Amino acid sequence: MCRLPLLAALLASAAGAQAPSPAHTAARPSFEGQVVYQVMPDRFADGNPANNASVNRSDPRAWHGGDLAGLTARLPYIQQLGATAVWLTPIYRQQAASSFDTAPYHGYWPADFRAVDPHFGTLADFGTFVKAAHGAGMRVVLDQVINHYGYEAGAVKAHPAWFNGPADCAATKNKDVDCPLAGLPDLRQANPEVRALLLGNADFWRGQGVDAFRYDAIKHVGGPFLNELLARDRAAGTWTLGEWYGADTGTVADWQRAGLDSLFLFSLQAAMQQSIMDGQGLSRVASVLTRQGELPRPGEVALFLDNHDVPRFAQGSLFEDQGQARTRYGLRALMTLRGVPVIWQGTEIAMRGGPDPDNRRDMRFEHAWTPAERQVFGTARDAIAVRKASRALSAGTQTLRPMPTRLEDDLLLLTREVPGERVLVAWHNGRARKTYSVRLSALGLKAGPQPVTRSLFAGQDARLSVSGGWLHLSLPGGDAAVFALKP
Ligand SMILES: [Ca+2]
Ligand SMILES: [Ca+2]
Repeated sequence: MCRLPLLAALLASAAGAQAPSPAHTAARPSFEGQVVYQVMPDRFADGNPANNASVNRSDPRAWHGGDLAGLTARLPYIQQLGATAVWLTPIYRQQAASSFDTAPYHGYWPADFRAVDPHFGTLADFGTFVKAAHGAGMRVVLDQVINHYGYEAGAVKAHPAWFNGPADCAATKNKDVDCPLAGLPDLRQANPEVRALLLGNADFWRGQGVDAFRYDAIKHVGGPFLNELLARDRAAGTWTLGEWYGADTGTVADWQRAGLDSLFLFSLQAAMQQSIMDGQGLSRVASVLTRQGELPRPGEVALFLDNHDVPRFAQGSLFEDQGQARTRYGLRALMTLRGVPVIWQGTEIAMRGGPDPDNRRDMRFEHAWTPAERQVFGTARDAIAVRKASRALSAGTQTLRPMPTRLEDDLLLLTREVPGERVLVAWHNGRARKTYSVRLSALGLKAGPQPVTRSLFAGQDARLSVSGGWLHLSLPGGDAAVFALKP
């Protein structure tokens, strides 16, 4: 969603919409083992200056000229990073006008759900992108808006019956669902024409070769309609990722049971921001991870450091070098967890930026990077490669190990495991290098003697050994490491 600061109060509603009733079907698509790269096409790469109408790169609220041709040309970059899937924020034809002095560059103010906005190119350009991505062995995740049209969309005047009006909003008990989000024209999914339109939109984009949908603002869409939409997606083999802004483990679990394959775990994002970037204790992260058992499908949950709706991860430090160092720590940490990591364009070089639209600065590529940015990218690429090379890291079970209270803010240990492979993950929040010795029994771990073993992450001086029932770890300050653990 595009969240306008002025209207933030509207979004603060704590009342949760009820989840739809459980859906029962057999085979479900999976993204376990994937690494997703999130792109906002207008802010990624400009491959065609001929479609740059009203572009003004000096205005963060204007169109900036990025397009599908640019994204296709930059696929090798995304592949070089190691991502296996690309999520595009919406590419629909947008309302022509600006609203609140903001152009619809972000894609969340649709006017026509089945056309590509000319700023992004043509439907044929999208087809070229999908073909190139599939040819490179990558999956395509497309953002789908199902809650609203843009403020100035023609449908608002042409089809008033499609929208919830002030009377509907006043009368409903479910304000989250039946009242406008940030004032956006709110679709009435119970209307048969609206229902047919939205189900048809999914079929249309599926027909363009899309592998998965990221559904925007599902907190604001009614359960019965979502239930039907998701059942059709699942039957067609389309993976579904829901955005419930602020979702914690309980909310993700409810909606996975209701039929979504995945949701973004916002509670973990907040905890990682506080612990890794802001320097607060790791117990915040542990308290989120300890709830993993509530998830019906823990391998599918979407994990992220930041996205286009929150301030940049690196922005949490006043100092650029510290923001970069802690982003390297965060990227390594992210790649150790069970779930589907999602990297927002630019986080792999620790781009900075405050709230929307500052968090959507234009992507910069290799030729424009500083040496420090190259180092962050190298760390990201290596961490992704290490994850992909390890079955245990990419798709293994995850067990959070109990930590003595005196250590819980500085050290987090977990194991990831598949038959025949086990790794031990160690996040260290202390500022300086430190050696820890912990009894295996206190961690609930069984392991034989093990000589000094180095972290699987490249260029990192982290070491593990096991002797006499004790685990010894020598860890650099502010970093995450992973070790192969013998039985
Ligand atoms: Ca362009
Ligand atoms: Ca709604």
